[in-house]
Amino acid sequence: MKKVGGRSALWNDKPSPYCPGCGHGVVHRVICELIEEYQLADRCVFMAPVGCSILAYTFLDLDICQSAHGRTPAAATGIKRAHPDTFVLAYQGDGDLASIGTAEIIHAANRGENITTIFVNNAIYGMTGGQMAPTTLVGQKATTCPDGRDVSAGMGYPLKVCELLQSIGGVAYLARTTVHTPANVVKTKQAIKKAFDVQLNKQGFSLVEVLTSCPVNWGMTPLEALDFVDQNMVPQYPLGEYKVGGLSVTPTV
Ligand SMILES: Cc1ncc(C[n+]2csc(CCOP(=O)(O)OP(=O)(O)O)c2C)c(N)n1
Ligand code: SF4
Repeated sequence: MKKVGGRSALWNDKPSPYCPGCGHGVVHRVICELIEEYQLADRCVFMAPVGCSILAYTFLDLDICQSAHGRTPAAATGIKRAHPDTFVLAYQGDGDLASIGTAEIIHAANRGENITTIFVNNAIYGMTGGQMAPTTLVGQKATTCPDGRDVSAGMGYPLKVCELLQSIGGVAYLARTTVHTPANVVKTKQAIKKAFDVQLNKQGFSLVEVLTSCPVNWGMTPLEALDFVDQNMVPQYPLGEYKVGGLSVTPTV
C-alpha cells in the first residue's frame, strides 16, 4: 500500500504541547517536511521565539536557538554571518515580531540578511494568556481590551507586517498565507519553499506570514476559530505574494 502521509522524522515521539486547534503544529509540519525534502536538517538552526512555539525544542530534532523577546532576527543575523553555510530559519509570533521585536525585523530585512523568517500571526499573545497584540483586529476581545480593540480609545490599528516590509529594499521574497484549510496549507508550503530557495540561492531576506488560530485565547472552539480566520483575519490581512525576486507585486491569492 502506498503511504500518503505520516509524521516527519524530525518530530520526535514527545506529545505536541499545543492546544487543540492551534496553528503552530500545522506550520511546524510544513517546515519539517521541507527541511526533510531539502535535506537541511544537519545544517539548519531553528530560531525559536518567546511565544508558545518556544516549546519546539521539546519535540523537534533540530538545533534550536532561542533568544530574548523579539531579538530573533538579530541573533539569526549573527549565526548566519558567522556560519554562512548554516540554514537559518527564524520562527516568530506576532507578539514577538510585531511588538517588541519591530526594530529587529525591520533592520534585518533592510540589511537584506540571508535568513528566512516564518511569522505566525494569530492576532494575540498566546503564551502569556491572550493580551492584545499589534495584530489584534479592531473589535476583537483580548484580556487587555476586554470590550474589544478600540481605535478611538488609543489602541491603534492592526499592524500589517507584509505591507510594512514590502517597501524595504533588502526584502527578496515576502508572502502572506493561511493554514485554516487543507488547500491553504498546500499554498503555505509552496510559499515557504520559495522562501527557502531564496536563502539557499543567497538572494537575501525572505519572510512568510502565516495566519493561524489561537482557539483558547480567542475563547472559541477549534472549528469556530477556523471560521474566524476565514471571515475576519483574511479580509484584514490579504493573502498572496507581496515581493518576488526583490520586486513588489500586487498580492493575488
Ligand atoms: C523580554 C520579554 N518580555 C516579555 C516576555 C513575556 N512573553 C512571553 S511570550 C509573550 C507573547 C508571545 O506572543 P506571540 O509572539 O504572539 O506568540 P504566541 O504565543 O501567540 O504564539 C510574551 C509577552 C518575555 N518572555 N520576554
Ligand atoms: S495558547 Fe494559542 S498559540 Fe499557544 S498553543 Fe494554545 S492555541 Fe496555540
